[in-house]
Amino acid sequence: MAIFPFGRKDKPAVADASSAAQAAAPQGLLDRLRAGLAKTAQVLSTDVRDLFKREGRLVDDDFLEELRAALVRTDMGPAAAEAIVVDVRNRLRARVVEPELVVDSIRTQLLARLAKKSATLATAAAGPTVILVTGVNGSGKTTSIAKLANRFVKDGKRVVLGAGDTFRAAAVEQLAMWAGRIGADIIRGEAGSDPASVAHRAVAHAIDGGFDICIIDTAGRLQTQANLMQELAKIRRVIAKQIPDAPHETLLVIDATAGQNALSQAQGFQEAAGCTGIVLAKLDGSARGGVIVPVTEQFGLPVKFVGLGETADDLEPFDPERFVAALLEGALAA
Ligand SMILES: Nc1nc2c(ncn2[C@@H]2O[C@H](COP(=O)(O)OP(=O)(O)O)[C@@H](O)[C@H]2O)c(=O)[nH]1
Ligand SMILES: [Mg+2]
Repeated sequence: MAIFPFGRKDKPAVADASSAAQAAAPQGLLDRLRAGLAKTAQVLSTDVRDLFKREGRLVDDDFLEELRAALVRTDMGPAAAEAIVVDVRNRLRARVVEPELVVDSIRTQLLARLAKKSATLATAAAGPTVILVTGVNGSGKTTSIAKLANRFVKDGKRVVLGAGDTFRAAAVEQLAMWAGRIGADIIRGEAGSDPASVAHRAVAHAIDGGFDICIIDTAGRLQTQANLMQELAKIRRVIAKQIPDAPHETLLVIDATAGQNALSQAQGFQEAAGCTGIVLAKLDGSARGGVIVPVTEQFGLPVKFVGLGETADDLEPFDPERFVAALLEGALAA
């Protein structure tokens, strides 16, 4: 049964037939990714099939412009769309081709853009690995922390969470609820207390208790809010005093449904907050999953995880091959 926590009571527990199917059977990794990317894949495959509706479709200028428009609709950005169009033009111009050849081009170009960086999570050589999680309001930080913690716990690791979003009592309760459900410890402070002191206590708890993982939540902020960016720097300094190479990861959570706006809001974060990787949340809610391409390129940071739903299991390490396969498999179906 799908779970929609936190004010999502308006939603039916099982939203539609596909999530019912999801709930019925334990999913393989590709199945989960497929389900999460279904909206984007459907739009793309409909568009690509439409290109070939006319019998004996010739790759001419009209074809190439229609292809470009279809690609841009996935939010992959003009540069990636252009690279694909150029590749198709160079290889297939003035030929009558099968859809497979065009899909091959899309696959090759997307992989070339997505597969550049290693996406493994850095861990501490000894002692607890500390992960700091940041991003704008509502991007999916707290939920992503719960999902990450869940992965670690299922992997046999001992996890402590630091409720560093002390702005709102509800944010602390949200994390505490997840901690209880998942089986992680939580360190919390008074509402309005200094998040750096919560972070300090969480890391101390992790060291003293021999925990494997410590994940610190933070309040949503914009790169333009100098005081809040300084607060983040203070959290980092405090953590680094306890464990010199910590935080081992600083993850920037980005909302895949928020489009270009989200990207520009998060712009600058990577330097100001010392981010080391991206979690692209809410891919399942978007028909524009192609946004992962500009996210990778604009931030110069690897996408380490993708969020594919609202339950603790809906997080996957980003794997370009699997991602592109899930995106394109529908494009060739009849
Ligand atoms: N569909 C979907 N919803 C998500 C995902 N991640 C987070 N959410 C929802 O987005 C909303 C905001 O998430 P939250 O973690 O509280 O964001 P925060 O303010 O950055 O901590 C909540 O309703 C979450 O359930 C995801 O991967 N998919
Ligand atoms: Mg939060």
